[in-house]
Amino acid sequence: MDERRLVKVSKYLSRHLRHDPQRLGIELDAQGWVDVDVLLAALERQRFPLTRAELDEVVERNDKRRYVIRDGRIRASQGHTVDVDLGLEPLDPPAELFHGTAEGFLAAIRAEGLKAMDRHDVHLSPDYATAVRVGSRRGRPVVLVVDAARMAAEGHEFFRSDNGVWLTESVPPWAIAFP
Ligand code: HQG
Repeated sequence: MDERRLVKVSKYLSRHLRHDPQRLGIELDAQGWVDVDVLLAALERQRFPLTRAELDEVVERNDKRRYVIRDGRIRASQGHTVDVDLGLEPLDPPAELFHGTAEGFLAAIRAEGLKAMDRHDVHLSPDYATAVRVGSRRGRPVVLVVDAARMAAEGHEFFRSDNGVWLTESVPPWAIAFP
């Protein structure tokens, strides 16, 4: 499969496995899973046909490993706006985590910290370079350094998605180092 189709299929999956399963006429279970066969049949109905081998290829080659197939079912590893409980166990975070954002949000973030906005959690990157990429989606990136160790010591819970994104409910201003 060429790169363009890979990205197109991934975006189509993201839309339906994270945000709008109804549009495809599928239901996600409480943890966000749907049977692969049910998904493939729904894609067929929507005239977006995909073979099982192609789906496996998208899951395998996706740049951020956004999807997981397990026991005949598929889900997005993070990034949902629909109500799902990923069932992740809280985990000790590394001392520092990174958040890529854009200049225009800084005043609000200084005042109220990082919020989950439309998603379930604030998304944090394990390394600086990834945070630069995340921030670049919105223009010139700004990288904030989050004192995860101190947050954990103060009782904030951290989770790591199957694809290595760190998740937490919110980040207070005192835990953020601004550039
Ligand atoms: C900002 C992509 C104002 C926050 C990425 C961000 C990531 C605030 C935006 C994943 C704020 C929300 C998530 C506050 C946070 N006031 N703005 N208090 N708190 N913000 O897309 O982290 O390709 O929901 O900085 O790579 O940008 O979809 O979050 O700019 O991993 O797999 O509000 O999505 O991955 O935007 O991105 P998002 P995000 P995928």
